[in-house]
Amino acid sequence: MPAAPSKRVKGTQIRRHFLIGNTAHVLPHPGFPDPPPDGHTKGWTVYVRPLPNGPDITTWLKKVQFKLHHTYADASRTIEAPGPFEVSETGYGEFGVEIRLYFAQESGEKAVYREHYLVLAPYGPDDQRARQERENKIVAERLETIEFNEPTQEFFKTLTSEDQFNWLKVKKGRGKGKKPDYIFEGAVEPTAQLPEKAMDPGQAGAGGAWSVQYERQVLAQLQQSGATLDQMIEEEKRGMEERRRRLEELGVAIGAK
Ligand code: SLL
Repeated sequence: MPAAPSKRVKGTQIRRHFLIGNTAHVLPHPGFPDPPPDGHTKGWTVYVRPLPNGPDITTWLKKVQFKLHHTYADASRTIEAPGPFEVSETGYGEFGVEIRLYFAQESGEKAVYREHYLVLAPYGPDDQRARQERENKIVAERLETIEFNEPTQEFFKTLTSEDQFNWLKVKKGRGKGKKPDYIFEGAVEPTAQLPEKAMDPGQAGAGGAWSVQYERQVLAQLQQSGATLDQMIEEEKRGMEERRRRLEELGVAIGAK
């Protein structure tokens, strides 16, 4: 019998960023059946991935269910940790993939739902579209955020552990009963095919606001220490308190007229 979830850490939220998206290619393309099934013109992969420099998502993400269009024989595809959390298929049309994220047992959290609408055709500014055609590669991904509100003590421990960065590091040293050291050997390049700047949300084919520019911002943000964040929160709280006081004063002044 699973242990009852431990107590929750009050007043604490832990947030994680990750990517949901798809790649797509005109068939034939390496890695996809050749010849493709009748009428199938595109090969694609839908995925849930960590940020290039972010913490390991399998710390909190244990299972992903992708539900494809009903025209697929086995529409429900479930991938367990360690993943990769992705499904590759061939087909002819775009549709919304229903995605369910299942969390670590000790989190006590229910599964959450996301959707990703497949993008199979070139989109965005002319130069981006030209590149997508030239490379026969579409990437449509967006930044997602999950917030764990008042995590259980056990889950808090995994979410704050240094181990979740080990996948970015090189294992150094070995030995009997001796834990290896993990060395961080520098930043990973931003994702290859992101647009330089975010597109307008209204623009056709805009997979969301994810871009090289935004990726850099998020990576920089992730590198800030908890102390800096705490300080910002404190400042914000003081600012809010100040604004509240001023509003109150204003309210009193108006009331007094
Ligand atoms: C469209 N409304 O017509 C969408 C439907 C259907 C997607 C997309 C092939 C599945 C199979 C496939 O691409 N289905 O034959 O296994 O654009």
